[in-house]
Amino acid sequence: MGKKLSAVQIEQYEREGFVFPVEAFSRQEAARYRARLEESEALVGRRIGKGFNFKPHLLFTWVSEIVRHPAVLDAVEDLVGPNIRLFHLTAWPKDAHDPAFVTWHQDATYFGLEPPLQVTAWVALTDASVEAGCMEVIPGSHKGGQSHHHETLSPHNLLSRGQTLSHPFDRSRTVFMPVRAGQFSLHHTHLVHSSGPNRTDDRRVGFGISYIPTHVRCTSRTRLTAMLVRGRDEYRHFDDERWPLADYGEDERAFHAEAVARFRASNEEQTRRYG
Ligand SMILES: O=C(O)CCC(=O)C(=O)O
Repeated sequence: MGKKLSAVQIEQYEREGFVFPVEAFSRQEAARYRARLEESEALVGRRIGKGFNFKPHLLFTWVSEIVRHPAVLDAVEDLVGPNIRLFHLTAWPKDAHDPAFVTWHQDATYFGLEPPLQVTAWVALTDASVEAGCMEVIPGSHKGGQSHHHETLSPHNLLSRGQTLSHPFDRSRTVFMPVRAGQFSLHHTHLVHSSGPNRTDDRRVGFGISYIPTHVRCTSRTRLTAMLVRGRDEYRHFDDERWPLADYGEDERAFHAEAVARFRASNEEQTRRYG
């Protein structure tokens, strides 16, 4: 038994590469966070979406609350140990009847993490049902290590580079990972997964929060930022990210722009390895 996950869930994560659903907060709290998201979008004058969906935990105080939520961190600690950095965060919005989709990929592609011990917690601000385009995964696919990807061009692919697995893979057994507002799923950095369009009348939004144990480093020459969210870091492989003190403040915007620029530069370097 871990702090949050049962022994069965921990064993399932090791065997299959994913666990869901796990409870983070109530539906009411999720609705409050969704309202904060919509207020933030009004404040910025722009909706969260492709090109504006990286690292919002550096811009908005309420997102920095979610990434430090004890229920999420307890579950992550059960999988990667007590010293944890937030390596990256991508917001994944799909509007009602949005054709947006995500091609089959592994999160590790372009991250350049060594060893590849990253776990993504996908935290739902709204219900993410099968109809709404929740994630679909290939159980056990994380055991195959890093696969080659190529870039595809589709305005509807939510992945920043449209990265897609290049070689045929076994799709005879897949599992959908529906989660309700306030719940989350966890998946391994090498787990092959995708998601389809939202066929419901409501918006579907979740945060894919990538956590790593502090001994993990990035192999890029670009030095990246990452936020220490639990425990201690004796390794110092990343520059510290600091909590936002004001929503979309001037300092917060400048820090966010720098962090995202470094992250994109690192991704660019890594495409030469896996792209
Ligand atoms: O939200 C989605 O539809 C896809 C999310 C995803 O690919 C991820 O979190 O790694």
